[in-house]
Amino acid sequence: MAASTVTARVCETTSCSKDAKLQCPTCIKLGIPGSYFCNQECFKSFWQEHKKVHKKAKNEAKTIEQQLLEHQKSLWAGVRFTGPLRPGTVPEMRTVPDHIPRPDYASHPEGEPLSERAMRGNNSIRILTDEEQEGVRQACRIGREVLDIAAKTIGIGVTTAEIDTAVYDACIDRQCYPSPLNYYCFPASCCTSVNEVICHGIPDSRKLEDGDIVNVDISVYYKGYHGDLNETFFVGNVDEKYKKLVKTTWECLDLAIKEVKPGVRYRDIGGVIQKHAQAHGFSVVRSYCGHGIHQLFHTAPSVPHYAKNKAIGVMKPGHCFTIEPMINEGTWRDETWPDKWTAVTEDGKRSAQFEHTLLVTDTGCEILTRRLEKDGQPHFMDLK
Ligand code: EYF
Ligand code: CO
Ligand code: CO
Repeated sequence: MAASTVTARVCETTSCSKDAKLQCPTCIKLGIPGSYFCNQECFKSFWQEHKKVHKKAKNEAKTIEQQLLEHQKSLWAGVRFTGPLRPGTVPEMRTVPDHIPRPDYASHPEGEPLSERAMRGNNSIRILTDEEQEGVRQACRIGREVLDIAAKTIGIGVTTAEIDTAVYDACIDRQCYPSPLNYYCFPASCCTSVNEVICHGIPDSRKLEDGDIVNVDISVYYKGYHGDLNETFFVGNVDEKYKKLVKTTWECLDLAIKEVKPGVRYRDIGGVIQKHAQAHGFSVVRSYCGHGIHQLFHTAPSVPHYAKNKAIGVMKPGHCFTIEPMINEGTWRDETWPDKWTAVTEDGKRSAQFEHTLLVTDTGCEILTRRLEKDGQPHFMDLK
């Protein structure tokens, strides 16, 4: 115990009121003020109570990184995973500079999209004016640029958090708000879904491995409009059976897009997708659908990717929506990790996805998120 030269204080022990000049050495080391005792005996007798002060100070001094790690550990304790994938650490959520226009949920404490909520139960599909069509067109074009930048980062040893950083930077450079950020409190700028993750994977510290497949889903908000697209990528050498899954998923989207024109029922899209998926021995995810998109991130219509669904509505020129089939190697059934976002296959087998935002025209549709190089072919085909 260290003797203090300052004016004597009262002993900290509850039952003692003697003068105290001896200071607890641990408190000195931790920079805790006070903690004076009259003698060693009093200090020892009060130790069980006093040491709580040390614990409290140590907890407060923990770095945010340490606290995140501990939170992660408790979140995943005892979880039964469906496949081999394990979560890494999720980096701290980013903020977007104030001058960039943002959707309502960006500033809501619980990430609530109030404007979307106000439309709940309203199945009417907006016909976009020419000005609105140009708004989504621009957002989609920028979304495509961002996905192409993300594509360049993908490789063995790269973390999905690094992909997210590239996406965030590309959005900020283009004066865009990354639509997923804080949407229902989603903590990142894009979704990265690896292997058995169906969708909504959170970018984290896990490094991509040789043979993985990874979907990167980009949505951006630019000058009041959202654009949404995704592609699945190969990492290093991918087994032929997973290549076939990815190729078939791309074909499902391609075939579905060919159906889009005025007069077609939204409920008929799923039949085309399921027929092609099943012909190759794959299944179609039922829990997540394509969606209307414009000033709202998610709105009517809902576009199921499975056959014999009850989707409402008929396509008309000026409708804008996504098709984003998720196709599984095994069962179509999904479950969600305890993080409440990551959707995985129930049997742990792999899943792939592709997404485009489409604008219905008089004769068919404009693929607003199409790739401007290589005749619109997806990145995975570049490797051939
Ligand atoms: C409320 C989220 C909320 N939801 C959809 C929120 O359409 C999309 N991709 O094509 C899409 C992207 C994101 C998204 C990113 C975050 N969310 C996810 C999962 C559950 C949930 O519950
Ligand atoms: Co998307
Ligand atoms: Co979408």
